Amino acid sequence: MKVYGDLLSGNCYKVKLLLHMLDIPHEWIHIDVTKAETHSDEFKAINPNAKIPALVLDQGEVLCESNAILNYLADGTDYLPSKKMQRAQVLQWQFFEQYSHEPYVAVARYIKLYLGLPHDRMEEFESKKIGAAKALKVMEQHLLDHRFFVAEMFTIADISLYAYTHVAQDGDIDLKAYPAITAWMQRIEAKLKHKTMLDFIKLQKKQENNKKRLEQNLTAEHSDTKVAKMTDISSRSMHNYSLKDLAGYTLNLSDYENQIVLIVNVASECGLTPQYRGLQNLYKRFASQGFAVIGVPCNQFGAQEPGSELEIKRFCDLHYKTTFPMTSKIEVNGDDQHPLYEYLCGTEAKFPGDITWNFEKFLIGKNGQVIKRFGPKIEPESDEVIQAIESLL
Ligand SMILES: N[C@@H](CCC(=O)N[C@@H](CS)C(=O)NCC(=O)O)C(=O)O
Repeated sequence: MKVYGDLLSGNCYKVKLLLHMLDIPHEWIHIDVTKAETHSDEFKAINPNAKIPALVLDQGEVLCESNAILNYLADGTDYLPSKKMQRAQVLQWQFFEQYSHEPYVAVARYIKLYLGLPHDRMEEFESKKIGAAKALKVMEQHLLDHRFFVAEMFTIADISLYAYTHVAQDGDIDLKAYPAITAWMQRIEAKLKHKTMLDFIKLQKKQENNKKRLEQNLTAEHSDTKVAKMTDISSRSMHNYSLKDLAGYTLNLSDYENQIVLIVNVASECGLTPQYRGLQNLYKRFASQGFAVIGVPCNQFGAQEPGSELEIKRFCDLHYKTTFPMTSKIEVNGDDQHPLYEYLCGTEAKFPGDITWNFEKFLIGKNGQVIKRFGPKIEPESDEVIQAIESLL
């Protein structure tokens, strides 16, 4: 069978978790919601409602709606009780999830994690958090007297509710106020075959990297950027490159044409990590004049960026409330150096030489050419950096 989905979506994660727990072989086809891939004619031929997840059986039959998929897959297994009333109770909680929980918890998370909490969605965000609190209270009350939602056993009702609850903090929803929910999540997480959303995402990234490495070995060149084939450095520009962002979506640097950009390799566990504060201040101060900071997490300096992309995002949200764009983790030096860094500091670069440590900065002009390079210890809000930015705006 095939599943069309995105692991960062709780609705899709539910399906992935059950497939994993039941050891059902399947092909997972990544659909990028942020690129409107659900609205392509090809995908709408599968689900005219233009939503993931969608399950396609080998015979071509299609099933949509995450909870319907769970019911189909769990039929005849321990994850769906056989008694009439208990099956109806599973549905009761799944309808609750779709009507009273997901529209609040998932949407608050979407506004925060995907959209970066824009000012014009703030009011909606706050109202979603109120709705989320109501749903969580209902769950909390039930779990004060029950180990699981139905029949005191782990069923697909638990999977449905766990999916967005275990990542609620991505939407700034604190579960500390719900001890019974926290204990229930721990019971689920203790299950032998349990995996969090983050676990699946890490696994997927690892598989993608292995595949990429294999392709790179075969073609002996980097494949994720068109510039790799160019030899003349003077004809290159930062705008030729593309990377992935922290959520795994493509970040085309051509989107920054006509902007001034400060590219900084970052890390969460470095003595210089508080520079995030200065970087965010710079971003806030000059963004309206056409300036952006792009953070590039890298684990090559003292292994001070060990976490996954989601962990890095959470760290930045929690400690520095950063809103500037960040790429996925890359290598900035060495054999696996990303081509962007070959452009920034390779032998033919304007300021050649390996990156020395976390928080080295490159100031890029409106045409995508490197203007200045600042060492890690130069504070983002130092006169030097501010004057250089102002001279370009
Ligand atoms: N009730 C549906 C909701 C599915 C849903 O909202 N999917 C989102 C991702 S979580 C989606 O496909 N959004 C794309 C869009 O609306 O354009 C389910 O449970 O499967």
